[in-house]
Amino acid sequence: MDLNGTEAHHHTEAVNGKHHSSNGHHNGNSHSNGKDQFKNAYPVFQLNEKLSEEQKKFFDENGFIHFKGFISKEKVSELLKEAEMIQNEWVSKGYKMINGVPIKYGTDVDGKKIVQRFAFLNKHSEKFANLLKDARLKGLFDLIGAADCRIGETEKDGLVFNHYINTEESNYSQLGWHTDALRDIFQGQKVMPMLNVGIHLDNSTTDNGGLRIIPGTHNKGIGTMLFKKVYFISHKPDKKELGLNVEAGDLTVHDGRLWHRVARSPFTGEKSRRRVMYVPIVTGKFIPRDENSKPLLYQRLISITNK
Ligand SMILES: O=C(O)CCC(=O)C(=O)O
Ligand SMILES: [Fe+2]
Repeated sequence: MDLNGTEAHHHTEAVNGKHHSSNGHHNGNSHSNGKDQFKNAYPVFQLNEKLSEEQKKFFDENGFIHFKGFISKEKVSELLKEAEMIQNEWVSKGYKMINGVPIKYGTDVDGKKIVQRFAFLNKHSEKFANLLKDARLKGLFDLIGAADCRIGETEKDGLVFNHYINTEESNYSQLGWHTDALRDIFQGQKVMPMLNVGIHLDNSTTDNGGLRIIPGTHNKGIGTMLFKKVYFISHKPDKKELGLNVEAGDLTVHDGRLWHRVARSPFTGEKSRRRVMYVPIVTGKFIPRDENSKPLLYQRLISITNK
């Protein structure tokens, strides 16, 4: 499927125009609700406990999938408040790392010191831990299909919270091209199937930076995975990249081998704020991290690049 072409766009219009609710589609692109800015050139879905064949097929072909309204706006506000509380604690205690993952600090528009990249947030709050217990997340295991799929509560970086803002003092406004699976290689492991599940906490439209993916780059082999771009250094738009228009509360999933980046907002200050959490779904060898874990070179790379 050419998701960038006008043809795909028309095709998607047709798909969304059917207004069917039985097959797990969500009519998030409706013209009647004034949400045109969140329209996408690909079908969006509703996440239930069991994935449909159509959803699995879309993911297999494209390496990503987008579900509308995974959590309510009220839940989003509650989680933002909770994260702010944890942030204030981490700032006041001066934590540098959580389970060996460097914490990225920066400065907000009002001069306040903030956390711009949290790791293992689920280990610091019941609210975040409970979010990962949502039965619909287990439904996503079908996208991998292995018997040992699990939510990475104590593996990789656990539940990550990214807080991007574009100001002079901000330390995190973009993230260069990468795949999330590279870390397996840094860890001396075979690349294992992995999903990265994003829970979006701000509205984010493509004219305001945000997530850019290259559909279909998840199954092109190890050469593509290693060498398609210069990891974390390259920020150049790709002619095949696709930006996602998401609303706070939406959930996206991308394959660990899919190439993606986060584009810097062309705006500065409040308008550029973007907060999104990620939790991995993993398979294979269980490699938990705890307070004695040392940072991987991979984690240092994320932390030192991408201002
Ligand atoms: O902010 C995003 O949407 C993507 C973040 C990301 O790619 C990462 O943390 O590995
Ligand atoms: Fe990533």
